[in-house]
Amino acid sequence: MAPSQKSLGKGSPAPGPVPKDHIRLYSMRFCPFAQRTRLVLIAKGIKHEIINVNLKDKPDWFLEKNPLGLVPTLETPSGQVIYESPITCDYLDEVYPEKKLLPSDPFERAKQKMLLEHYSKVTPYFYKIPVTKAKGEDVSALEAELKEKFAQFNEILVNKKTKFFGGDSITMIDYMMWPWFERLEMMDLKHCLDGTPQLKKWTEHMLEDPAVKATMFSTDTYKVFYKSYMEGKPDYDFGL
Ligand code: GSH
Repeated sequence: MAPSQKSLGKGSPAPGPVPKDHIRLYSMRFCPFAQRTRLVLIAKGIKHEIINVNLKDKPDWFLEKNPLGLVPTLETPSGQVIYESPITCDYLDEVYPEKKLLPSDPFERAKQKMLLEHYSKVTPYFYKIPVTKAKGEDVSALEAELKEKFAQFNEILVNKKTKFFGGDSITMIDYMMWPWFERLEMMDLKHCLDGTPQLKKWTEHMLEDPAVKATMFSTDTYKVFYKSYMEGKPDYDFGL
């Protein structure tokens, strides 16, 4: 039987060994970083189990596995532990040969990693803007900066003339970028895509992907979770 999806907090019994032929993901249902790993697990058809962690009240056994106390964290049947979302995803792509998501060409692979570095300058806006808004402050300057970043990514697609960032099929970089786009509507930031039609089209192509469909929540669900998060009482088990 699959373990309960309910998040485990401090004092919960440590989970037993990872079943043979499976990999375990310590996750949080609404975490965009952990969603990266879930996307890769599903896209590659990797047998896995998920244990959700209460990040407000972390179990000691979780902190022993990952001293940073962050999800996503992977654990193998032999007890190897891997954390940090890009590292977990690269690990899965290296270990499981089905449907390679990273290009085999070293330069193409390097380009994806460079793009991911650029993208890591975008994700902070998805925290800064809602927090600034919650304080009742003006976010127009921050939104303008975000639109400028989106324009750079739009330009890449315009020049490449492909549906996705690595070509005409989905590759790793698309999955690495996706989780925050799924949350744009919840953050009232969907209008920031209005001036970047190729990037908007990319989001439409992404929405057709089976792994994206399998991992996504509705905007209404995100809204409920996000409200609880902003109030300092994240409802990790909302909807279960
Ligand atoms: N750099 C990490 C990665 O890419 O995996 C970031 C992961 C991260 O921030 N995860 C959040 C977390 O575990 C949940 S969305 N937070 C717990 C904490 O900050 O204590």
